[in-house]
Amino acid sequence: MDSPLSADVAAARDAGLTRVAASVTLDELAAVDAEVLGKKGSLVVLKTRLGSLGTVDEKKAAGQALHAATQAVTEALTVRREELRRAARAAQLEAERLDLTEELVGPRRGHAHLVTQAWHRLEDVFIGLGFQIAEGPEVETDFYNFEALNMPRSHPARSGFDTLFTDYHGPLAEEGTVLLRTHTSPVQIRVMQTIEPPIYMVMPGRVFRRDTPDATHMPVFHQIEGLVIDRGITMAHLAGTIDAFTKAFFGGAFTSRLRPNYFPFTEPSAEFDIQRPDGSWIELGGCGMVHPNVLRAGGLDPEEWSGFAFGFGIDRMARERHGIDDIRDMYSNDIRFIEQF
Ligand code: FA5
Repeated sequence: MDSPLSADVAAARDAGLTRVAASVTLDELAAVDAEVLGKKGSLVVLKTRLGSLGTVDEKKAAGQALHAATQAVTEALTVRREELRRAARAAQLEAERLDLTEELVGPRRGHAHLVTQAWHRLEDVFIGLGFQIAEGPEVETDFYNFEALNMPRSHPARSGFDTLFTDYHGPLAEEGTVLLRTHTSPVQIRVMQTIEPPIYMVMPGRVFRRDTPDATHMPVFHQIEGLVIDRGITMAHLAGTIDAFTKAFFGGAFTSRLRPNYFPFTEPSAEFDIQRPDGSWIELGGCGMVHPNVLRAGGLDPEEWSGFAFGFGIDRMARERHGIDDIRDMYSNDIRFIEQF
C-alpha cells in the first residue's frame, strides 16, 4: 500500500496523534477531535479520495489503512481525555481543599501550667515505677485529716497544720469537723479502706493551709502522697523508692537522703532531701513507716501488713526543677513569666 493516498493517511494519522499528545486542556483536545475526525476532519476527507483509486485491492487496502488510522487516533483521544479529566479533578480538589492547619497560625495557643506539668510528670514517673493513681476529696472531715492519722483532738501536731475549717454543720458532721484538707495523707486512709493490699499507690492533689505566702509557701498548694502496703516492707524499700524516684524525676546527677523527723502517722519518720549536682541540699517532703494505729484506722492488721508513706510538695518540686526563686511568681498570672515553662 504505497499509493499517494496511503502516504496522506499515514501523515494525517501521525499529525493527529502528535496533536493529541500535545493537548493540555480538554477544550484543546475537543478541537483536535473535530479537526481530525469531524465532518471535515483531516482523516475523514481522505475517504472521498477512495473512489478515485484504480483497483479493488487498492481501494480495500487504502480503506483498511484509513480505518486503522481513525481507530488509532480515536484511541489516543480516549486515553488523553481520561488523563486530562483526572488532572482537572485533582486540580479542583487541590483548589477546594480546606486548610485545617489555619488555626495554628491564628491566636497563640496556651499550654499546661508548670505545676500541672510537674503533676503529670510525677504521675508518669510513678506509673513507670509500678504505682497506681488515686485521688481524694479536697473538703475532708476531721476524722480523715487528723484522727485516723493518729492525731486525736488534743494532739499538739495539729497546730502544725494551720487549718481552714468550713462552717458546715448538720446531719452529716458536727460543727468544726469539716475542713479543707491540709495534706494529701487522708487519702491514705480512704485507699486502705477501699483497696485490698498489696497497695502501691500515689495520690496527687490540692491542699490548703492558713500559711502566709512567701518565697516557699502558698496557702493553696499541691502535694503528692505515696502509700505502699505489703508484707515485709521495710525502711530500705522506702529509701530505695525515694532514690529511684529522685533520679527519674530530677536526673541521674541528683541523690536523696533521709533525715530523722517526727510525724504522728509514721514511725519512724523522716524528712527527705535531695542533693543538687552543685552539692547543696533541699528538703522536699516527709515520709516514714506507716504507724500501726494508721493501719488499724484503715482497717488493716498491723501484724500482717506493713508499709511506708511519703508526701511532698509538687509546687516546691516544680520550683526546684526550673530554678524559680519565689514560689509566688508561679501564681502571679504574669504571662511573660508563665509562658517560659
Ligand atoms: C505533710 O504534709 C505530711 N503529710 C507529709 C507526709 C506524708 C509525711 C506521709 C509522712 C508520710 P509537711 O507539712 O512537711 O508534711 O508538708 C510536706 C511538703 O509540702 C513540704 O515538705 C513542702 O514541700 C510542701 N509544703 C508544705 N507547706 C507548703 C506551703 N505552704 N506551700 C508550698 N508547699 C508546702
